[in-house]
Amino acid sequence: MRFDVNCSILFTQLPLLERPAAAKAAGFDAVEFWWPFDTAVPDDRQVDAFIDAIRNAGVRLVGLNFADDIPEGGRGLAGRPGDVKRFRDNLDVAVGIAGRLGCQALNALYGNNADPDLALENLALAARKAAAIDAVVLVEALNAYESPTYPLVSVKAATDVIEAVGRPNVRFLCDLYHLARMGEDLRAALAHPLTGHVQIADAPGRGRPGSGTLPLAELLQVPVQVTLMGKGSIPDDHPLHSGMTGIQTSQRYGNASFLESDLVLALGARFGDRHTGALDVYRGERTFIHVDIEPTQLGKVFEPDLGIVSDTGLFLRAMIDLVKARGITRAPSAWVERVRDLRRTLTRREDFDDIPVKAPRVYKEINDFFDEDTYFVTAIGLYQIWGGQHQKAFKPRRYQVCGQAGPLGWEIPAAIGVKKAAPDAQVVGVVGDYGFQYLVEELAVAAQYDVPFVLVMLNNEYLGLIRQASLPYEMNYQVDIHYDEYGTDNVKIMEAYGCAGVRVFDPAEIRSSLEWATKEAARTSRPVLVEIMIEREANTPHGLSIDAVREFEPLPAEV
Ligand SMILES: Cc1ncc(C[n+]2csc(CCOP(=O)(O)OP(=O)(O)O)c2C)c(N)n1
Ligand SMILES: [Mg+2]
Repeated sequence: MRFDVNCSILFTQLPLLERPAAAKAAGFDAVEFWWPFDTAVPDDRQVDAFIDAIRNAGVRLVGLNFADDIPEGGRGLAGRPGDVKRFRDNLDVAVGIAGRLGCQALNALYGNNADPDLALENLALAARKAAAIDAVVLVEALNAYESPTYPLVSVKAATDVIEAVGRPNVRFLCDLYHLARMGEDLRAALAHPLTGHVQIADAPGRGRPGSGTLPLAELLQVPVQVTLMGKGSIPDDHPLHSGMTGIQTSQRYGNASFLESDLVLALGARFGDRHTGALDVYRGERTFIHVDIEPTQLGKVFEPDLGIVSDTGLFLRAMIDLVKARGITRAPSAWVERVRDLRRTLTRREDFDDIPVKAPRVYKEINDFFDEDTYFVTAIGLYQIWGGQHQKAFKPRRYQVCGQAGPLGWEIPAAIGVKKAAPDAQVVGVVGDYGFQYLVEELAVAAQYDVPFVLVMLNNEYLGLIRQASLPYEMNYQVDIHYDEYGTDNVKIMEAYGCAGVRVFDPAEIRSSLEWATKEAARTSRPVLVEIMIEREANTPHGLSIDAVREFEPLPAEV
């Protein structure tokens, strides 16, 4: 295999010594590591255990950092006056490990605020030691956004240093992630005569696969829809975004533009029944191309005209290369105009002032108040359907839903998980009054471990979705959870867990309550609830087929 895996970035959920075998099991024959020990000079037992782990796994070590200070937030020691001893003491150990394992590339990170003269001296020393085992010393350029005090943030700066060291076994470590962020010409960097090692990670979201853009839609000027699970993968306000198709979580313009389409390129979608509704209407005379990495998905619901088994990212990349190779350029067509027109006209109302609150108004307030970096989590109920219809998302993974018929109560643990994964992010769970209590005890976990987030509850004192689904049977049985004046006091539940909350009746107070909750969550480092009392028996638009979705609220006057 031509690729190795950096086991200091991947497989880090495993203890150090288990990672080489995990890499092997995943199909890699070679691995690399940042400096794997706590100290620059570990004892022999630690070194032997590391070497054994690599040998026993049957992988080769093809890259190793000299002692670095990455775990402490540093960027290497080569040019750091305060670390001369640490750097030099480490040389023999690192070269010794590399020699025993036949590793021929050692990465000497330059160091934040490095002294250039000291760096040259240390790099020359390292190169001399590495030459004894026929290894090269690598010098790497990072990006200035994440490493503002690291002096080498361009190919030129790094290769100038390499030339100044003047030794044949000092080479450039071409990290495509850092160079892409710096706007460098990646092809030129790869072809640079000094390039001796390449590292590949996704830009702009290193460590988060799929965060780059693959602008096939822009190149071909074709409208794009998302499914509920994909909300946010194209910005809501993108000129080519035409919403969502479905019998529940959909927009009127989404269904209308889908119904007028003649070809559907479905990427990683699974044609779930709440998306397609009646299949004859959904399929119509349209041509379907279905791309999915999982072969059994193709033809599972209906046979596409063309099925392609592929990672969708690779598929899009290949399509983009083809479009470019053929020199295809396109301006927005009449079809794009038509879809935009539908989007402008076939909307739903959100500007209700009613008390009790009408649900669409809640989502309008959510859209207006929270910014596009907010992470939302939501589970199942009418509130999920209203969310799918009205909530906007602008970036991938910002709208996380557990699936259309998934587990009630998912929001609190999901919010904890998202907040732990993205500690600086604003996290919001949108919950129903019934589902909220399914895993309500997890509030204690959030309180105990200081995990702040905002919960927005749409309280209809009902298992609303079940009530609405029972309507055709003329049933309203055991789904009403109202008693006394307003049923369960969810603010008191929050308080019982040492958290705070507020109950809102008037739509005019939603915004200030969201503002208060956001501040209170940050101040207390705990979950905070905004409980909004909504109309008890309101229904969400729904239907059995995408051309017959029934509306329950007045529609905006068509313009
Ligand atoms: C664990 C689990 N049990 C039952 C269901 C079925 N179910 C879906 S929605 C719902 C009612 C949800 O009520 P609420 O949270 O108040 O939301 P609403 O529909 O009123 O907006 C139920 C019982 C489910 N999805 N998951
Ligand atoms: Mg409810």
